[in-house]
Amino acid sequence: MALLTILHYPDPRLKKVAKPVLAVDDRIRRLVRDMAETMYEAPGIGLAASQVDVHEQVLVIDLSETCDDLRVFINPRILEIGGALLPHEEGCLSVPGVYDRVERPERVRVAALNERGEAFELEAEGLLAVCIQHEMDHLRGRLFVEYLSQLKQNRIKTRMRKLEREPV
Ligand code: K1U
Ligand code: ZN
Repeated sequence: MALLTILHYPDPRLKKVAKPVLAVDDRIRRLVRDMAETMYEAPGIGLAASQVDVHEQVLVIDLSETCDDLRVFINPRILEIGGALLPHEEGCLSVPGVYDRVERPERVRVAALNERGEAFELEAEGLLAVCIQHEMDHLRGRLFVEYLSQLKQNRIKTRMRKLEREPV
């Protein structure tokens, strides 16, 4: 297994749109294992392949405190999105140290493949729904900070550029 390098905002590679996975093979299973290890080490509760500069539709999520409930989504598609728009505090491993409130629909139904290439569907609400939408945004080249005001985005960009020059 290997730890992967997470790209940091405003790296332009985070804006790339991920392509569908053509075959769930050993290369993809290794990517999933490495992404999971990278997410647990960060630590985080989700990671999209785009964040490690692999522009294919793969994401991992684990909301458990014991790091033993890994969910793998390959080629995820939103089937239904609904409920009220609810605010939730979000963070992002590509924007370290920044947390802010984003409003998203409270429920999503998704279809995806797992690491064995088997199709499944899942209905999610609460933090899982937030996390799925956040990670699927990454695959579309979109970051949660883009939901914030232009003023906040400019401040975050300045802070990130300073951090890259003078790491703590
Ligand atoms: O996509 C990412 O960069 C991962 C991100 C996922 C996420 C968090 C909160 C709301 C929506 C999506 C993170 O994991 S940020 C870190 C974080 O939330 C966390 C870290 C350690 C323990 C618990 C949470
Ligand atoms: Zn993120």
